[in-house]
Amino acid sequence: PQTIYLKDYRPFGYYLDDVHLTFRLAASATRVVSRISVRPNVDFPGEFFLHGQDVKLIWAKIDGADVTPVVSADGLTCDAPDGPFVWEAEVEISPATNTALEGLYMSNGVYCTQCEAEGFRKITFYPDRPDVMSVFCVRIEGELPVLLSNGNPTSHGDGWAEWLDPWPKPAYLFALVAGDLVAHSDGFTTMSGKDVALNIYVRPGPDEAKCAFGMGALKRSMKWDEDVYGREYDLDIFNIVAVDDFNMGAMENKGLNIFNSSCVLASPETSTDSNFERIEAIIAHEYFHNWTGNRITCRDWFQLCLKEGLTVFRDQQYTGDQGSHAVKRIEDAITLRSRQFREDNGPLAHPVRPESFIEINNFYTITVYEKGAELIGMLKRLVGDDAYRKALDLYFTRHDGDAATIEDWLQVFEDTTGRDLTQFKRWYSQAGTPRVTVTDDFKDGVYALHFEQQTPPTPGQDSKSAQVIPIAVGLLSQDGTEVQPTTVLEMTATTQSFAFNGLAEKPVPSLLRDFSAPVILQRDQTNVERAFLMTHDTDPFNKWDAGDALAKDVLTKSITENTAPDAAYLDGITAILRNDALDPAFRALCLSLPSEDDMAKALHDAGTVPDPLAIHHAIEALKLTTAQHVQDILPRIQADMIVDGPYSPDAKNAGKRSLANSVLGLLSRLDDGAAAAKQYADADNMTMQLAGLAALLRISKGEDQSAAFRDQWRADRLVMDKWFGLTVSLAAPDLAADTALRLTQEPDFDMKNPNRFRAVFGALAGHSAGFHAPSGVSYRLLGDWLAKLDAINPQTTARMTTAFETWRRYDVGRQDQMRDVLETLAKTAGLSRDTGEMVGRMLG
Ligand code: DPP
Ligand code: ZN
Repeated sequence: PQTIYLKDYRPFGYYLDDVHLTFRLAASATRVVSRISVRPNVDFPGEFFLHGQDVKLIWAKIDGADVTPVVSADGLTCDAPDGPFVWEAEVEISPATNTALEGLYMSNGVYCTQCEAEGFRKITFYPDRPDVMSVFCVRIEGELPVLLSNGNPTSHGDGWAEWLDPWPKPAYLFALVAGDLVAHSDGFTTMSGKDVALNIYVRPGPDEAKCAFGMGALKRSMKWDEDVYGREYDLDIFNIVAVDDFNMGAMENKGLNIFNSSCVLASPETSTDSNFERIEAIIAHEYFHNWTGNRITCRDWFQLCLKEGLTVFRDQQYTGDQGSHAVKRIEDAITLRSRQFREDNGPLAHPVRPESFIEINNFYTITVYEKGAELIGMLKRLVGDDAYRKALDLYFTRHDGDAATIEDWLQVFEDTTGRDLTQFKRWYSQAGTPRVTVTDDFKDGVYALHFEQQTPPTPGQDSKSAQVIPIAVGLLSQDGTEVQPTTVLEMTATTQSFAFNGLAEKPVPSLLRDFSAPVILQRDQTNVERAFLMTHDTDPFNKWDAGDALAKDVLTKSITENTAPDAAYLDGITAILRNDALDPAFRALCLSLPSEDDMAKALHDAGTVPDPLAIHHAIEALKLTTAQHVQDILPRIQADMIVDGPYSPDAKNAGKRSLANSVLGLLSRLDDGAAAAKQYADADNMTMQLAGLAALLRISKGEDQSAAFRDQWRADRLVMDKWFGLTVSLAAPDLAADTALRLTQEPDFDMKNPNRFRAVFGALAGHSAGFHAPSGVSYRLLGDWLAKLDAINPQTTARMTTAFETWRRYDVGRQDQMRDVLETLAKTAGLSRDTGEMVGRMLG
């Protein structure tokens, strides 16, 4: 397979002035006729090459005369006139047999599309690259009640409809949906007084009752983007469609967002508080793409973070505004430090803007998305809120309608602030997580902090240069009062010191407040100091982080030295738990322990080979000890956290339920599951029902409830995904593989449905102690199923191979077994380019 390089970028040799597409829908033989006005790009002449994959050419014409292009496996070339011309072609494709879920495919009888990144080439021959933008006019012919495409509807009749999207767009934003669907409709009046029709389309039936929350989230997002970024919607209609078979969460196609049903459909009975929060964030994310992604798109796929990093940052701001910024920041940091740091410190590490790829779908990663968002956050912290807003305004006016680059993005910040961002740009090109080592001293009223940064080598990058690191710092006096409010230190050199004058005594530093940079802070710190920060820090992130560090220390010592938990931890947690002035959602986060995978990483970083089973037992033991320690206050907290009145997913109520369910988790270790069983029986919403079931399964009880749950929800796909997932994640470690295998034999298991496949095998991969069972049975089971899935759906398969990315962390026996599985996968006949690239990099 061919490697594509950023440095080889060259514009396309032609402009497309308009694109007309006619679809004659038929499940296994859809015909697509294209008519495109083409004009040579005199500045960059090149061959007339159109991408095409799995499309059968029926005929082609240039200016009305038949032509015979040279067709290959990835496209066609054709002799073209020197001046403007009209290209026409008819192709045949088969949506019904398209199980890869890229291009035009069918999901439960509904025609739908997924074109990002390079799916449009599976629909027709076309220059399928984001810098080729054009106005699309689409006619759909098919005997189906709903026929949708991008833009505004222009006309329709019996069995046909036409759509015109006036905004030039790249092919990856094309969408078509056709089927027996019903709309949940509403409207929004924009800031300049334009009325926009809003619809969420679902299949007739129970899904109709699950649209209201998503619609509210859409309207809140539209308003927020006007208020906070001054961005107004730009079409007469905005459609969302829910489909059951989808590789990603959702897709921002212009005016026609297509969603994985799990990321839009919600009801109190079937969705948890975290489902609601995630749905709200994803609806916002896709909507925000209308400006950051669609109106301004990417020049090439190496610039993916230009739209994704920025749009994730925007959806994070939005979620913070809907509830608590502190809680959102902690949640985001947990995700980043567990998943992105894991990627950044393993064989799949790559820069936020990669420089080469074989299959671009493999770069829709946590690094591009979440680390990409961190870079925006750092930029904003460095330039300040007002300058950030000015820079964004300039970005929107200067680049509207462009296919832009990271250079364009940084230039608007340089132009508005006068800052030189040359060094900042290294964040986009250097992979790996910087380690920042800190020491301090105090003399004559001067407190000095000394920092040293160092980024370990990553694949293809042996040495790194110093990066700009904004380090937000506050200082506390020994009695716990803040003597230096948050200030941002700008670290630019490899080693750098900062001094604070006029202090009466040596202060306690609170470093990297609000997680101001995606780095690993290394500092000798006692548990007494951690407990002090847990109690006194005014920065909620660091308050939480001190507890997290303390918990990691307690767990590490219990695993490596068999030491009982430090009283500092137990007392600190108790104080947080009983402090009613603290947000319940925050308290719940403080109660949650590091994940098993996080502990494996922590031990590995400290030079110990992690034993996943020992980690599992240590975490379970600490939960029990904690439960015993706080036993007396649990009933009071439980009573305080009761939410009266009808269910609402708002942050306040969700926070109370979150703490109530953390408490339930502790309680169930003391009362043999009595409270959990009661909660399960009494629950009138999914958050409480599922938490009751989970608490029971975690203590190896709840068999009856699990069976009842399955019977109750058999007809609801999304709830059944939860059941499949929970059954595997909470199986005893030695039963995880057997449980996953047994579930694949359930009549409801369908490997072609990515949600269901992920529910079972994503849960197995996420069950650290079960996945790493010493016999290697889980590795082999997952390997076998990935090989099977690859023939059906390469994209989802490739993504799930990341279960093996940490293989070098473990002991030789486990390493050998994991490497064997990867090597067997690599040798699979007909392995996809997607999976081949991932496996190759992990073995590399
Ligand atoms: N659907 C994906 C996202 O919105 C890819 N654009 O992030
Ligand atoms: Zn996105």
